[in-house]
Amino acid sequence: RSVLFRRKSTYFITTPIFYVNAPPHIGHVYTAVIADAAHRFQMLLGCQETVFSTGTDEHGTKIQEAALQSGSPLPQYCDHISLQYRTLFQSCNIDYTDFVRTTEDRHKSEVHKFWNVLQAGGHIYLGTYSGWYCTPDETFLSENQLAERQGPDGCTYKVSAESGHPVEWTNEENFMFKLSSFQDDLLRWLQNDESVHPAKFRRQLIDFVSNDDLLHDVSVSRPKDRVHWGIPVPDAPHQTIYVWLDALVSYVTVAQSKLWPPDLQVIGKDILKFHGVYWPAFLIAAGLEPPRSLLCHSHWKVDGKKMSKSKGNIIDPLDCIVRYTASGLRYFLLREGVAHSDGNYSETKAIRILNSELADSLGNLLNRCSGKTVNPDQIFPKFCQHSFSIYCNSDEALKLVESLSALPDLVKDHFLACNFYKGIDCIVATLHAANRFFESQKPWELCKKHQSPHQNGVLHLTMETLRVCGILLQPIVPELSDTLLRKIGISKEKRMWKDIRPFSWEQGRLCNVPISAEKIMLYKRIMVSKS
Ligand code: ME8
Repeated sequence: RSVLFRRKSTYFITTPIFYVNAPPHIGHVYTAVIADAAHRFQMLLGCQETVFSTGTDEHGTKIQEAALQSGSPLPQYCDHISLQYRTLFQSCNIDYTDFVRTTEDRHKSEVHKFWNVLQAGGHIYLGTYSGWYCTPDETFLSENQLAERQGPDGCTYKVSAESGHPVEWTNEENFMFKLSSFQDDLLRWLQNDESVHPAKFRRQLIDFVSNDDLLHDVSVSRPKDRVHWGIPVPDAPHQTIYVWLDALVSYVTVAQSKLWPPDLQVIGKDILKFHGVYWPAFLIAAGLEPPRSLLCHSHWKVDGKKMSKSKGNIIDPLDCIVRYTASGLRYFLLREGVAHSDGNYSETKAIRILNSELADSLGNLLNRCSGKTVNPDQIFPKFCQHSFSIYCNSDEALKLVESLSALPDLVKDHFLACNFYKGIDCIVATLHAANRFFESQKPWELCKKHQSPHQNGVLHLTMETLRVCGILLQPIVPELSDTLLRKIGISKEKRMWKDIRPFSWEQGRLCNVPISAEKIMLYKRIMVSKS
């Protein structure tokens, strides 16, 4: 069962498919924004055949119970929440190319095909499952994954040690997948540094997979009388396919064979075991390559606490969009989110960052060099080596030139590793250097009726900074970057990686491009409410 690596020219990236048991919150948007930024960055680099999939996971007990509580029939209930995801993602400029729902026919037939391949390969057998099942997490747990908790009635309950959700004793006839026979294959996949990022999560998986007490065979079906809302097992319709097998196969549903394997699968740490153990084992058993790379991110908390309905501390992304705009929300999540440790969501922090970086550093720099006083000809002045060497040789200028010249490659490394916060940090540092340079040159004092070579030198260097930063920010804040680049006269065809190199304009190629007359406020400062 050796895994052969093929070269391919396509790029395939996924988010998890999200449960429709509740409306989306900021954590779901975070995952989608990471995947969207990574996908947009590939396109910026020039990759033409890309697929970016997301979707909704609509089967299982959890959804059955949520629909029952909502009072709507199951199909309508699923339609309703699935649509909320789609609309929200559109408002956040998450430019997915496929949205898959597990209730779609194309998916059901793919699941049947996948099941039949596993069965034909002898990887599935009929067994009796006795053990603890955690419905909110849709997972089986062994004794050492449990903890005890006292309920409000004073009785002691067993719960999942990891999530704190209650478990129930289950004893039933199920189809089982021979997970335990994939230990060597899994370890081989995990030995590759690229398989899981950050490294701490790869180490956790290696520990799990190496532990014979944890790597049990896994039940992959449920009796239909208990879980009716799901895909029936082929030739055994009294059994329903386990929701995680069903959900994972959704990645196969969207991929055409030339796309396989996924290049990057973005997930949260709560579903690491499913993607880092079950998923590669299912794939290897089905004769498919496991994903090239999983990016596992940590969680957003609120005031240091897990977000949950019962705590009433769920952050609604729609409220954030109203308050900060979609660009503001995307920027904050990618600026502050760090994959290897949990982030703390705070409105005060979001406002401080957005005001200081988007409104001040970026917005003010644009206003300064596009205003009529400093830029009476309303142009992006051409690069002139002569004026450059005479006027732009101050300390501030040299620092800016150095920072701007190194910026694209630095950002590329960070964005490719999905360390968006590090890439943004470099961009902000360059913007600060540009603001310091601009202030030191006092171009408003140089202003006469027509722009002098000195003034043009200052404007060129500042606008060149805006051009390069604008191109680099496209994956992070696509809408805002578009406004910025449009304002400084950079046409849509000139916003790719091949165009980015600073100061590479040959004389005359960028010949005093007129800037747009459009009056804009790139990012409006957010007022802090007084309560
Ligand atoms: O697990 N911070 O769906 P789900 C950051 N259907 N990200 C968070 C988060 C938080 N506080 N809370 C959730 C499922 N997420 C399955 C997946 S895939 C084949 C099936 C994000 O609706 C994060 O990506 O519970 C997490 O893994 C995912 O939402 C779980 O979404």
